Amino acid sequence: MPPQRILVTGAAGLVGAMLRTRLARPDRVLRLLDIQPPAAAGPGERVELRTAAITDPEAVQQACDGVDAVIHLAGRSREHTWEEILSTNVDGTRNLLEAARKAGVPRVILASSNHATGFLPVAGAGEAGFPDDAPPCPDTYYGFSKAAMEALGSLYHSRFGMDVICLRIGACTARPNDERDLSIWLSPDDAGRLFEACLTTPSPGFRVVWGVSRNTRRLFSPNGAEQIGYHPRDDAEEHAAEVVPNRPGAERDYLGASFTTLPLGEPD
Ligand code: 15L
Repeated sequence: MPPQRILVTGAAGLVGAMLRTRLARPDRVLRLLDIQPPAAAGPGERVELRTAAITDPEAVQQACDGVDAVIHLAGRSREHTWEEILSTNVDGTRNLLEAARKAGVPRVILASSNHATGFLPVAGAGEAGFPDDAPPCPDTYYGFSKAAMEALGSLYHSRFGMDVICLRIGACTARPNDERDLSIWLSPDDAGRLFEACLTTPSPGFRVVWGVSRNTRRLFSPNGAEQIGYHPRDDAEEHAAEVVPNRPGAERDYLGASFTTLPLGEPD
């Protein structure tokens, strides 16, 4: 059996670095693509390193060759100018999906964000939590690009039968930083579990799933996670004593918090 080959775009970023060790398997090769050169392979590490922009059609096409699944993390991770968001996040995602289609890659996992639905009122989460497929209500151009990413994923599923899972990730950091993170944290180990579930769940079709840990203060339905076999274990509450208060103001009324009041299109 040839090893499974997974392309990870944006592999040198924060989440990419977390997944690099956590998705390593003896029968798996991780092909790591980033605009910044990914760190050199460690001893015995089964990785292939590629340095290119996500908007480079030829390089991304080559990166998709012989791949069983793609984890797409590349792109701006915060607010930026309209032009930059359109180019890197929207065109970059289309470039990736198009290359995956041409290469016959059957499954793509897209890193969306809670900011695709940043204007969900926190008070509306209720007992059941926000549903995984809550309609987009982005809070920034960045959030818009994540909603556009989800829509592109839906298009490529409907047209070409590609399995596409969009993960609406909360705050994926080593530890929760502020009070808000106690609701939306995705721990590094749970991120590993989440992406592994996305790689292994049979025939997911197109779906949108919240990417969070099993936080006591969670605002999200666990249904989508359960359906793909993601069983989070970490709880931000264990770090509650260490977090700093939220930034002052009314931002906490909405899921996207401070993103809902950032000046639109100003690099954050
Ligand atoms: C995101 O989507 C960002 O990529 C990340 O930098 C955090 O800001 C996170 O959301 C968040 O909501 O805290």
